[in-house]
Amino acid sequence: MAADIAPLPDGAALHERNRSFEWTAPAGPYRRITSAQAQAWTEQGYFLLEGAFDPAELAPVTDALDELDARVTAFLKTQPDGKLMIAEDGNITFMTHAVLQSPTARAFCGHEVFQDLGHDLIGPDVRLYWDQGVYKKPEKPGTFPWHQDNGYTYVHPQQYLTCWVALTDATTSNGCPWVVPGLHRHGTLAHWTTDAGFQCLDDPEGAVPVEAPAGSVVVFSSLTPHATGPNTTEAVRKSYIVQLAPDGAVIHPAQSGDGAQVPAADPNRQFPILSGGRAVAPPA
Ligand SMILES: O=C(O)CCC(=O)C(=O)O
Repeated sequence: MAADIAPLPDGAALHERNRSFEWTAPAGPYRRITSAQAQAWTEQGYFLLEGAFDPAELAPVTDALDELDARVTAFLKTQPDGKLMIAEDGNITFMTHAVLQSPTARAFCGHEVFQDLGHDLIGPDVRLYWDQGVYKKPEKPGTFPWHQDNGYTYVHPQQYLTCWVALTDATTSNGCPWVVPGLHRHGTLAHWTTDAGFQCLDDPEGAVPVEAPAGSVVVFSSLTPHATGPNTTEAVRKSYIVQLAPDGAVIHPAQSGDGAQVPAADPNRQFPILSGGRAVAPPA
């Protein structure tokens, strides 16, 4: 491990599948990001892309996710304590795979911003890997624990891209993302389970909040440890998470044992975004 890579904090360990990770730095030329942002991606594991979307572009996405949130919330209210797995009425809702239900979400995932970020940070052949709305509610303010996105489902290659799109202003008061810069360079960490989600770090030193005005994107690696704080305001904090992976990426479902791999290429929700560097329209 090179000397300039932040050491693993006490109590953190590598994921059992992560044995020889090497970070791939983007080479440029870039379509959307600056050289400083490319450097931040490599050195810090994140950057804020401000002003990526205007309000008129976000409004239909928010409307679509509001509708899905209403359905998710109605369902959670039928569950014991309003909870199902890590979702909880009044605390946090997940509108997973919105692209399967909403043509608006599908079209948004094909936006030029994501094509450009995919080109700049992943390569010429890129698929949507995952998408979900995440709403943090004020009634039961809760913390979403420190994790890496590759700690939930182990994807190979480990290094893919999370675009955390702020649909409303995200601040330290309402649950903006926090990140620990530098630790992405170790690859995937071991995670343990908690009631609120998988966790890889406990109260890490050097964590920084990334406040994100509506329309901006917190761009971070699948390997960047991040968490969100409680929403202590009176309004819902809304985000849409769009994750992009290189075409050919495979997932290792935890239950399938060693060697079992599934291509991350479901045509309905993991459709191509870029092919040979050229834009591919999402399914209508
Ligand atoms: O948006 C949030 O509050 C947390 C979501 C998150 O970190 C995730 O889904 O990986």
